[in-house]
Amino acid sequence: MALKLKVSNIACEGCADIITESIHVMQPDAKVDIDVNAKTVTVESAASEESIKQVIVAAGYAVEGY
Ligand SMILES: [Cu+2]
Repeated sequence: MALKLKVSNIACEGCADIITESIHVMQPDAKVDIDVNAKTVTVESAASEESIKQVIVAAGYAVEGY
């Protein structure tokens, strides 16, 4: 199932890389698609929504509504 999250403090491709890397540390086969302009992170993986949100927050980003 694809999870789409709004991450309001994504500012550039560097932020996108950090978030992608962080998710891949937890779940190496996750499919991560980040739209820097829309500030959205779409994740397809076996990981729970909760754990993905936690990883993004731990990387220093803010998940809207979390
Ligand atoms: Cu950045």
